[in-house]
Amino acid sequence: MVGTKIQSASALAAILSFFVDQSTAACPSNPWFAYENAQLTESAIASSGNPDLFRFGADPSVASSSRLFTRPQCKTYPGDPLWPSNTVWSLLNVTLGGALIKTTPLAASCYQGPNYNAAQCQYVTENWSNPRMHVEDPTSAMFPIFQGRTCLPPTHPSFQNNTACTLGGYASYSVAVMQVKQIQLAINFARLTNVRLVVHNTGHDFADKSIGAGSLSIWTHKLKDISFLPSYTDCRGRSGPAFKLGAGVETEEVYKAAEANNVTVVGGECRTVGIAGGYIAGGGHSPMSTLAGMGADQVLSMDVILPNGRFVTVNEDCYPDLFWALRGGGGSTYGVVTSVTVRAYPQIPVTTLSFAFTTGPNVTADTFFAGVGAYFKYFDTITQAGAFGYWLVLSIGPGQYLFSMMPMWGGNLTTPQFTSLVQPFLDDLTDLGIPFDPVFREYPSFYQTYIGTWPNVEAVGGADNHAASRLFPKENFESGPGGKLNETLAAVRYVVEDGAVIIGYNIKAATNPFVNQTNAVNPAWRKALGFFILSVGFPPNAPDSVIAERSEKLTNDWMARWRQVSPGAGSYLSEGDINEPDFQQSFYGAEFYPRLKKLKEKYDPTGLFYAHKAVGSEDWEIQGQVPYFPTQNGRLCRKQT
Ligand SMILES: Cc1cc2nc3c(=O)[nH]c(=O)nc-3n(C[C@H](O)[C@H](O)[C@H](O)COP(=O)(O)OP(=O)(O)OC[C@H]3O[C@@H](n4cnc5c(N)ncnc54)[C@H](O)[C@@H]3O)c2cc1C
Ligand SMILES: *[C@@H]1O[C@H](CO)[C@@H](O)[C@H](O)[C@H]1NC(C)=O
Ligand SMILES: *[C@@H]1O[C@H](CO)[C@@H](O)[C@H](O)[C@H]1NC(C)=O
Ligand SMILES: *[C@@H]1O[C@H](CO)[C@@H](O)[C@H](O)[C@H]1NC(C)=O
Ligand SMILES: *[C@@H]1O[C@H](CO)[C@@H](O)[C@H](O)[C@H]1NC(C)=O
Ligand SMILES: *[C@@H]1O[C@H](CO)[C@@H](O)[C@H](O)[C@H]1NC(C)=O
Ligand SMILES: *[C@@H]1O[C@H](CO)[C@@H](O)[C@H](O)[C@H]1NC(C)=O
Ligand SMILES: *[C@@H]1O[C@H](CO)[C@@H](O)[C@H](O)[C@H]1NC(C)=O
Ligand SMILES: CC(=O)N[C@H]1CO[C@H](CO)[C@@H](O)[C@@H]1O
Repeated sequence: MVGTKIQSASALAAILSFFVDQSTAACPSNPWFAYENAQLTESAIASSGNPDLFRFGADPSVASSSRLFTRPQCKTYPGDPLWPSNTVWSLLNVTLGGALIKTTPLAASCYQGPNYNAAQCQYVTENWSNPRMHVEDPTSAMFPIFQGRTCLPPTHPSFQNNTACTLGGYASYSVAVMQVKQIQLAINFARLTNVRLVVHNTGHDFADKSIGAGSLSIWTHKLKDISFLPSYTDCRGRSGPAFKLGAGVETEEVYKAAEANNVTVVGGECRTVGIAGGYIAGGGHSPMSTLAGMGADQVLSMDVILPNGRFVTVNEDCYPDLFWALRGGGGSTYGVVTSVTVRAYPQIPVTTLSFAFTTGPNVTADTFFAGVGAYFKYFDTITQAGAFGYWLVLSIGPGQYLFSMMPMWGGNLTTPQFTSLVQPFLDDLTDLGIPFDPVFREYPSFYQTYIGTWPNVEAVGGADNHAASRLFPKENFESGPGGKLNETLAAVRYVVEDGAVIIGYNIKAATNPFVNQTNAVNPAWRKALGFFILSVGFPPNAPDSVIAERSEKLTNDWMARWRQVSPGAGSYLSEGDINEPDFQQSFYGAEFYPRLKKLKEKYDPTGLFYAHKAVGSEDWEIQGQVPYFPTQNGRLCRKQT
């Protein structure tokens, strides 16, 4: 059975009835990808040479309280007596068909030792800020400050004088998965050996949630299948075009496939983010959100491997509780998603607007911020019309500031429609005496807009800043009674004057009858009109104490002011502060968190999956951390109660 395509519906039903509890045995499945047909069987476990390393866990329908688990205080760490021996790792490798990789940091070629290689080092140094290089590597992630700043390219301008090359917070071993079976084996092995498990797709998470010291990493990057379904009917009879996407598919790859089929899919700006991985799991914002909703809203069905190792289909009828949680409740929490099926839409024209303004001879700081406020006043009107804005505010010298619209994006609007929408705002800027030079462009499709607007990959890999974010609701942009426009503007101005960089989005998640939007996306997204990312900088090679001090300021001064003007609102878990206070409320919503936590206990009772500030992570800690500068580099233990 393993490795062969499942041909008949009855064979499929037989497998399903074997794998899942009867309440969901009737779940229809999309045709699986070839790599999903290669599933782990009891007979394969029996003939593995050591079944005790690979057996399945208990069924989630068995109440947790009636199950007996050993709950070791800490995950087994390299050097511990219980850390698997080389023989055991070799056995795992053989069972995986040779897919096990002993990890090496990308820049190990720059350091004396067995990996030294001057040409490779030069390549790594030159390409360090290119996400594509990190995505192609089984070990690397894009935010080096959270792996412990070890083994960075020493001649890179940002990392001069780096002298150490240890594994730091990177995983110990990685499985380059090409089959569902391999993921099941890795999950069962980690659960039964108590080795920390991480799920690693592209490594874009702002807090490096895809790595972890002393872990076994499931690297989903090679699961690249894309299948266009011109007419896909979901559980409730909604019909239309859709895509089934493998776990390793990147944004740009989906956009290209959509363009080739004359449709549009919902995805973010960054070319290399994994759509089926952290993006959908976290909620997923998009220039399309103001027309079609969040990325997570687009999901029609998912195929998932649970913490007990079982492979299941999840949709409105099958595991509806997980269907809710996996769409917005965060990655690396309830299992490994192997593929998602998402809704697609007809192609749309898009008109964009770009411009910038700064302080100058005729523009005081007060006038500059009045210009920013003029924009905020139109946030509601602009998103009501389906448009979206992506912009930047920062200080460019003492008392000098820059605002850049890069760009505003009028989805499904022609140039005349879009121009008349934004003209009142542009008139306000003119009335304030702010000079600017608006550039309108019209494109025939989402993809054409995308490559025309953001022609380059976004730079990553820096170790000189740290970000937090806030989802501001409508009242923050209203100037009438009950409105908080002035307070919001003051809180924005305070941080910019104090050296912050803000990347802002004017975005509203649309209500969309063509999909199921009853999911775990942070309720703060549903109310938001503004999503602002705030980052604090620090010098290259800053000591831990300086990073901790700057990070503390970000959390307890800058963000505190933003929280104060938006009480009860939230933050985006995929682009969030590693130190976010009361993260359960902020990243997940006070009304959703208890349900998410209960599902965590139901499906992952042994705590196999962990990620920083993921659901259930409050029960765990990584040892030996500097306050306000936590990393993934340390032993993962249950908190002492
Ligand atoms: C430059 C840049 C631009 C960005 N732009 C946007 C944007 O426009 N819109 C937006 O919404 N977000 C954006 N993000 C944030 C991005 O969506 C998140 O970082 C997202 O989590 C990345 O997912 P990934 O799978 O690519 O990355 P990873 O870092 O590999 O994974 C992120 C998390 O998801 C888990 N995970 C990954 N795959 C799976 C899987 N198959 N099953 C279970 N868990 C999994 C990982 O364990 C980890 O916890 C951006 C980030 C960066 C760095
Ligand atoms: C796993 O096996 C493959 C193929 O034999 C080999 O190339 C690889 O180095 C092995 N991995 C480890 C960690 O030993
Ligand atoms: C690197 O070390 C040299 C010599 O000690 C020092 O002058 C320089 O400032 C250091 N660079 C950084 C970025 O720390
Ligand atoms: C997409 O639309 C164009 C123009 O309408 C048409 O020529 C082309 O055949 C279409 N392609 C597909 C894959 O439907
Ligand atoms: C969305 O799916 C859930 C089950 O997952 C279901 O209870 C709910 O009725 C669905 N909502 C809509 C609008 O279809
Ligand atoms: C500033 O305003 C004066 C008077 O209106 C005008 O002559 C000058 O060109 C303006 N300078 C800039 C940089 O816009
Ligand atoms: C775009 O606008 C057309 C009509 O103007 C409408 O039928 C279509 O649904 C819109 N598309 C989206 C994705 O909103
Ligand atoms: C908000 O600020 C503007 C400009 O400074 C001012 O005219 C207005 O009165 C303020 N509104 C409130 C409600 O304080
Ligand atoms: C993958 C990638 O971006 N490679 C680049 C690495 O750096 C060299 C030299 O700058 C470029 O030529 C490659 O294209």
